[in-house]
Amino acid sequence: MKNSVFPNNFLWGAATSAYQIEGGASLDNKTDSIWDVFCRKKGAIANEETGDIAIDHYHLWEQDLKIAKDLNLKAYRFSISWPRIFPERKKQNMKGIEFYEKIIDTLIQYKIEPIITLFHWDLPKYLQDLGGWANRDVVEDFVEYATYVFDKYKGKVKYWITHNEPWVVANLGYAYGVHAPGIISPELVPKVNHHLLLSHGLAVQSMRSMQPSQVETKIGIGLNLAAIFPANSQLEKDRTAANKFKLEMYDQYLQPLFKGKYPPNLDNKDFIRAGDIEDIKTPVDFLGVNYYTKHNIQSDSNSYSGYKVVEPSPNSFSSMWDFYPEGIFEVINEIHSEYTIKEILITENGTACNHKTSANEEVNDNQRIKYIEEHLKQVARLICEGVPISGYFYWSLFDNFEWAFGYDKRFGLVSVDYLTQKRTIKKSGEWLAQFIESKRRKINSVT
Ligand code: IFM
Repeated sequence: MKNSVFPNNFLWGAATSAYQIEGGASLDNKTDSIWDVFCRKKGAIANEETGDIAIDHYHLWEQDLKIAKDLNLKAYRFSISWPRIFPERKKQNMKGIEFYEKIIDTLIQYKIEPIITLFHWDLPKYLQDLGGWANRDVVEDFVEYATYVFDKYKGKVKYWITHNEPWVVANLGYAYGVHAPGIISPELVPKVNHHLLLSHGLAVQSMRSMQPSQVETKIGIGLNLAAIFPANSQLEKDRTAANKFKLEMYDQYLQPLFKGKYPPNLDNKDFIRAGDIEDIKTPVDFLGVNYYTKHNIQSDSNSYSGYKVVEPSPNSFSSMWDFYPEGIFEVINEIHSEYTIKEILITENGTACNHKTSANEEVNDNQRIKYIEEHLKQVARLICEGVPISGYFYWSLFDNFEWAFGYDKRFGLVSVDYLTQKRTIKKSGEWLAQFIESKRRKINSVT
């Protein structure tokens, strides 16, 4: 790979989300999100863990941002906790605004581009009490929240992501019930999706109408896209199942967002009103792609969806997923040829390495280095093919609360001792810092 493959202004970053790192669950007027509530439900989270304290970023944010700087990051993607900003319906909280303002200002001071995700799953509880994303009224609340936050930071923040991984929100939250709000009603999934997409489109319109002239604004949405294969390509039922899964993970979002239509089987639902699709198709400036792995799909008549994802074979790279770096090339190349997308940011890519036997091994995470390196080779290939990729964000900057898995899965470039809150940069963090620096100096270091 040539050293010039990654452009000079490439956004080398890492990502986090509010509930996974902040803690401060009820500080400074913040009220419960659906994740605060879900974590209290017996058996919902491994070891009954919660994000009440998480990695205490709410108090330790200064040292955390200093670490981001030490890692040479050019960009930092973080999310805003909606119930910190609107602790009650229609009631804003300046303390919440001030908290993120300090973060944004410090990032700017460090010359790190702040990238805001507005919704990374922590819906205010009071909105879930109204039915959550299954209730169309919540769309308006999201637009109000997005507009308010945008108005506060629009002079400082260029990149905005409305939603992170709507597929996960709808499916794990409303069909499988393994994420907040823990609902098992698969029939709600298309409606929840529709409201998420509609709230995205309307928020984009509202934010655009307030766009400042002095700062360029780029607004997008983040989708989780895996490489998808039939578990047994000889079996027609597995091929059909894989196609169905792909339709639900890709087409259900990409078609309305970029082509202004739903796939035929999702069209004509009574909750889709005249004009909705046009609103959803409001042009975005970029698409965020979260890529981690491939999924092998097997037909399964016992599952509501008609399929299941086959458990990955044991591998040294991840305790959760298959190692399939070619997939990031295949997935992005495919969507780039099928849709007109101006700019693509890889908003998440990362691995929770297999559990180590000692703290020392946890920090000497050579597999994670290999994981990043192999994925970056594929990203370089995409750039060489002319795909407009403008950034890569490792997930995650820190070990943190991995939703239903609690603290068991460690994705970080930086290890966190959850008892002492001590941060230790892992070997992968040092590697990425050097890699970014070498790119800056235009020294070829991937191959
Ligand atoms: O931790 C999550 C993140 O919140 C959303 N994308 C996938 C990550 C790893 O599972």
